[in-house]
Amino acid sequence: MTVTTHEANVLGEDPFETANLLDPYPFLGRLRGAGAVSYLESTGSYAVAGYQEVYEVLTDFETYISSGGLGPRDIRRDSGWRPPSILESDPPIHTVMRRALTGVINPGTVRALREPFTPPAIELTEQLARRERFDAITDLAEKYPLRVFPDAVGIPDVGREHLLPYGNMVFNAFGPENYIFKQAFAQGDEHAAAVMRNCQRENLDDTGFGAQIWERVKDGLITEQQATLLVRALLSAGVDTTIFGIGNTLSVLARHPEAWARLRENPKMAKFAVDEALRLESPFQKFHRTVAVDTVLGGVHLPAGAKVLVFLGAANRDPRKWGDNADEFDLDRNASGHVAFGMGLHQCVGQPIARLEMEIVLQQLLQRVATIEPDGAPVPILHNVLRGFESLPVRITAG
Ligand code: OVV
Repeated sequence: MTVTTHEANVLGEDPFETANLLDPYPFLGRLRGAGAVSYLESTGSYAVAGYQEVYEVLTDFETYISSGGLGPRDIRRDSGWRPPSILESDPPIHTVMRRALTGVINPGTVRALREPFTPPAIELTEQLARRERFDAITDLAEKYPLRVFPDAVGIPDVGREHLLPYGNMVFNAFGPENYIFKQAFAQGDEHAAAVMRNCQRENLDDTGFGAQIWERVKDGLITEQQATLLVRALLSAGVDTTIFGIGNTLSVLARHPEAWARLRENPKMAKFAVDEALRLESPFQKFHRTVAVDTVLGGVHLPAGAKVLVFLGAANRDPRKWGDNADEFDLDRNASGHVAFGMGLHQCVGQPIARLEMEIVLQQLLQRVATIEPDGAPVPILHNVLRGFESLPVRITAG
């Protein structure tokens, strides 16, 4: 049998150009419309933006490997800026590390966090409900995860100020080494050293996720080096993403007063609102995989060694999957199957923690805020792969 292939559509537009980062959706629409697989001249990588192709790449971990790194360079040939994480690994190494991590972080263990995670959300939302206007990012979305998540991992208070700048480095490195990357890495050594210190057993408290990961070393499941890298993974992946998850959800709900009113009547729907917001405004928009062996995707031949840029945020708005109103927020939509947390082997381990944080903040805000609306234009962040806002001014009425 012969497989007929055609050339990838060659696209001159650059996804990492400032305008396309600040307002990604017009470009993503054109990319999806250009065909199943495009070739991006600007980055020298292939690109997939349709739900079906994104799903195929994410679930076929043997063809589209992670050990080449999630950035545009192949870190197997050209080592990366830090030792590879679980997310930059493939089986069998990945299997061992993933097992250790899911033993510690899973829906069962995360359920116990509802108790410690609730009072800070009450306190923050009580303060904000007394005001007429606030910034949903700097006053809430950034504050809440930083209040609860580092405690859950069990790191000391000193050095926490390095978490956000470090996350900014980690995620921007999934894109090209442009001016955004360089700015993120300007004080990089200092941030990285501070975060790495907090991954060591002696700097973690005895009860948090960090210490529990280190317990797996005693069990003989992972090495000390792997324990360090797994704590590093939590500190790398667990802050920025959740901040943007909360911020993006509020950015969407501030534009949908009717949805806010319905959620107030039925706060149990908060988790569905969060999923629909994550689909529409996915915090983690894109990353690369590496083609391990020559393959065909969407009728296009992909050579071994090529990089594929996977546009999660575009798959989550594909009309072929989500219908003609894919670009709209619809509280009645079933958003399950969205790929905001990825899909397959590497799907977000911290997902239950992130969901818990988002749900608690939203429910506490719903209890105290009768209406919420934009109070000026939100300011999107300039970031290679994350979608979020620097500022989101809102006007509220309490009640
Ligand atoms: C999902 C994610 C993002 C950034 C870093 C990591 C994971 C990690 O494993 O270090």
